[in-house]
Amino acid sequence: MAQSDTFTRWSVIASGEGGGRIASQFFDRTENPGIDDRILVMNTNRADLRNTIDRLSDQIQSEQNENEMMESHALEFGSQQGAGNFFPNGEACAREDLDRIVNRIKDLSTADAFMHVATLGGGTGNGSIPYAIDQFKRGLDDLDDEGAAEEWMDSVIHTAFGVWPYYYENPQRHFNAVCGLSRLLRTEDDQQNADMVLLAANSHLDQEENGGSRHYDSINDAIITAIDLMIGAGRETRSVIDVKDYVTIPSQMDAYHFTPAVATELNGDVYELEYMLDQAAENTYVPMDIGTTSAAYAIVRAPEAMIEEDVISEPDVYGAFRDWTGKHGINVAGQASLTPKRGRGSDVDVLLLLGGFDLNPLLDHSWDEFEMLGDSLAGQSRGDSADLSKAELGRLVENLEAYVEQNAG
Ligand SMILES: Nc1nc2c(ncn2[C@@H]2O[C@H](COP(=O)(O)OP(=O)(O)OP(=O)(O)O)[C@@H](O)[C@H]2O)c(=O)[nH]1
Ligand SMILES: [Mg+2]
Repeated sequence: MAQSDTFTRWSVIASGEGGGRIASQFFDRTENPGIDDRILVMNTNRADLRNTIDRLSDQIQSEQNENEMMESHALEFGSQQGAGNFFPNGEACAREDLDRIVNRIKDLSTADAFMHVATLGGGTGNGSIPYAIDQFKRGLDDLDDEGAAEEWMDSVIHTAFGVWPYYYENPQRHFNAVCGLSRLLRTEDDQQNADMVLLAANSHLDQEENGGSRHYDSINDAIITAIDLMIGAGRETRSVIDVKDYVTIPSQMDAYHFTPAVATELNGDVYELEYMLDQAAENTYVPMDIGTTSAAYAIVRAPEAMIEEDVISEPDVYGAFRDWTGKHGINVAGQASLTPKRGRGSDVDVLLLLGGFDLNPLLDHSWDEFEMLGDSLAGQSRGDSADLSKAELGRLVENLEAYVEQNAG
């Protein structure tokens, strides 16, 4: 078997405008080890979808023209042309077209793990992604056509990347985000939904807080860098950490939300590893207290030549990680890994995946905004196809509160 067959095969599945923009940045690169071109961008709105694909084909030198890209990597779903920034509409659209969504995912060819991507402030991605994950994990029982699922789909691991709205965005965005996080984490009957939920907050990654699409580009770059490091750790023969390692123990602990913390291009000839881990820890993707972390993975990526010449070794990385967790008083489930990148030089990249931390610093403001709106949105029907009952909303709140409380320490 060729070595590449032994690596985890990922598919990236994005829904909504922001999710689509993030996923489309994968096309903008010469290679995506682990993903190749298994990328699907979905939206309820054809014009938005077209924009994403148009920008893409301008950027990349692809043999595929725009129409072919639309055919192979894009899917319009639902009959509503948009979700009106109300997540139950996004969910209703996905329910309506679940069979088409599943068929398109199947067309990407088999995968071992999905990386689902959505912004949590919107209605389309945030409404559809948690629903789609739940459906996959239930064996797609909403589908009329039972033949639609294939065997490999049963064992796929579902990781999700959710983007928190800017602090200053309107209450409706924060309402969506609170509900979206609840639904990514928990099913309606309070079981685990996604196997791993990764979070990034726009305000935290964009200190200038101006919004606008220029800033999205740099935030989205940071998100792609984290995903890249995470996937890369499962691809080399040294101390491999693979997606099963990321999800198994945190799920057992009911502590499966994570944030990346990243530092790149650190001079590995000059800096100690422990210092590099500290640098990464200073750049978490959401506001959090490191001391509340209960699961952590460290991925150190260094040039091949540095590893061969023993400038940096696996025992160094394990030792530094142990010292680092000790220093922060974190008693964590975790693992460290050294992964090579091509070439010489001395640039080292570090990813910490920090999990099970106290979510309150991220949620505080959003809960306030949520409470302003919660009751006014429940019991109402907006748009033609979906509504949100008080009981449903109550469950979302209870499920999230219980999860957060348990992880608050
Ligand atoms: N990081 C990042 N955030 C984005 C991007 N685009 C939009 N957002 C954020 O996402 C939220 C809006 O969600 P959209 O992605 O536009 O919504 P949607 O999924 O298309 O759903 P609709 O509400 O139905 O349009 C806001 O909180 C924005 O700040 C992006 O490219 N990157
Ligand atoms: Mg949209």
